[in-house]
Amino acid sequence: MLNKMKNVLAKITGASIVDEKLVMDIIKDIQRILIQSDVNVALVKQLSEEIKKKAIEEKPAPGISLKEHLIRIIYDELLEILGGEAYKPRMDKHKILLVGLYGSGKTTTAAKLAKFYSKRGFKTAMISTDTWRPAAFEQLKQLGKQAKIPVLGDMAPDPIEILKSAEKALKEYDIVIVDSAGRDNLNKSLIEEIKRIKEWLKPEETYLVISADIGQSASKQAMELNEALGLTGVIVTKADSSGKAGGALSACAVAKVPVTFIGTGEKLDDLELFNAERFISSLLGFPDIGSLVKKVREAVEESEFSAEDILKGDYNLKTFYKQLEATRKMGPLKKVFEMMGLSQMPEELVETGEKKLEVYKIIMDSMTREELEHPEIIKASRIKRIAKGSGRKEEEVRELLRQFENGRKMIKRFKKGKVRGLQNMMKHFKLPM
Ligand SMILES: Nc1nc2c(ncn2[C@@H]2O[C@H](COP(=O)(O)OP(=O)(O)OP(=O)(O)O)[C@@H](O)[C@H]2O)c(=O)[nH]1
Ligand SMILES: [Mg+2]
Repeated sequence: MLNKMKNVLAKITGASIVDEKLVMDIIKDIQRILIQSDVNVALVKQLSEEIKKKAIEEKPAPGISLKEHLIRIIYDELLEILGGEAYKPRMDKHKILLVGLYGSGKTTTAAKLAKFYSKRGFKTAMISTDTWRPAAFEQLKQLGKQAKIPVLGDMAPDPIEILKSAEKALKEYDIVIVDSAGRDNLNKSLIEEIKRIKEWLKPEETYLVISADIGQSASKQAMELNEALGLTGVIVTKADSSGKAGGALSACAVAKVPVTFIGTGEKLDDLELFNAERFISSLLGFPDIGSLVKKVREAVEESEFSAEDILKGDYNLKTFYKQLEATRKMGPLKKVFEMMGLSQMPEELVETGEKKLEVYKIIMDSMTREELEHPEIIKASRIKRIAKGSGRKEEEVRELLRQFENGRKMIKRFKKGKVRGLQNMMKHFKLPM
């Protein structure tokens, strides 16, 4: 879905006029993409009706072009369907119960959540109440070891017995995450068991863990369990490995159970707070538009950084330096580029700190104009001279040149693949391009 959606915005920004035909065209594209990625058909219809109505009826605000208007409408409508603001988990002492079908990712998610809270300074523990799978206890113990989170409770034939064995210890923790056994369907025995656990534990949060592969059936599951047990939210796992995440996420919106976290991989750090805005931005082809634009804007305001120099003109040591300076202000560069959908940033370039920049500036001050503009002419003898002149080591000069080369390679990739999107984005947000 993500890749296919990318062309939609390009179509809008590339069009010379926005008329009813374009609106209809765009709507058809969006419909096709959403349906292909398993989003509920009724929902898609409702969405396209809204977009059509608003695009044709509503006049854009002064200073807003028709194109911007159309993009905003699409964005807002998608946002409404997927549930608005980013999820804000409670940040006080509480107990979390995880429920769900076999293999949906409960146990893994328990450990991910535990790590999430422990990283934020909460004293966190986990308990397994899975008496169905003999290996379940051991699995959680292993994960606990990995995440450095204690696992409470003694193995027993009944979930309540396990909980009771942890009763005393439980009180010492800020966050207690309770894993439960899965079933292959939402049968009575699962519901009964969870009811008993809930009654005893009185968790503040009960999250249904759903794998993204199940797509639209997420809706049925969430609704049924919500009715039977009262859920406070859904966690969608395997959003990384399934093309159906859009289906599962929109299905939860239909079921009116909020998506709280999403699992994006097998590792314990692969857990994100669900953020509908970010999800839609990537759907529309510009991952994380909001934060990216903000960061780019701030950086542009604060420095001489000119995206134009970097993307259109020559890329040399002078532009490299400006880029380093600007990106330092943007915060971790890697994040910024990831938000643009470019994840292969050279680590070295990312980690260039303030100190390094100082050193680079001193080294560059010892270069001739020609060298700054055509760094490829800098060979061994020039390196020697520059090092001497700047009072730095030859190795440092080489390092600077190496980083420059990495940066140049990245820009090349950027020009090849993403530059159109970037330019459009810059234009769209009235950034100097
Ligand atoms: N790619 C990916 N794999 C995941 C994610 N979450 C869990 N998994 C994998 O899914 C498989 C099942 O995960 P578990 O955590 O054991 O699932 P469970 O719900 O506890 O399973 P049962 O206890 O048997 O019901 C494991 O191989 C996990 O590594 C995710 O977000 N992304
Ligand atoms: Mg499990």
